[in-house]
Amino acid sequence: MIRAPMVLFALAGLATPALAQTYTPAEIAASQADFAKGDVNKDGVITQDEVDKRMVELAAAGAFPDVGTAKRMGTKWLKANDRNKDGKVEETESRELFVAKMRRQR
Ligand SMILES: [Ca+2]
Ligand SMILES: [Ca+2]
Repeated sequence: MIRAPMVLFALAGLATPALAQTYTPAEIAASQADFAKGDVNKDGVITQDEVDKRMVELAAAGAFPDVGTAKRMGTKWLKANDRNKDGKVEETESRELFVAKMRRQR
């Protein structure tokens, strides 16, 4: 079985309250590493286009039953993490849900 990336597991953290958070250096490093996998052109933001490409790859790898499901999950991720609603996700925006999920898995 192919493991879905951590960034998708962060979807389960939607109910996390938007409070000021502090993170350990290890948590920040893990969030940045996961983010970098989705930020294909390395401009510091993940766009809808990049999310779609990543999800198509993951669907092809068997992580999702089909491309449509994968893309819907990707769009859900983007909406959940785009805190300032500019249509793209920065690492600092995705960090909260990512780390919340990491902590639950400990
Ligand atoms: Ca990018
Ligand atoms: Ca944003």
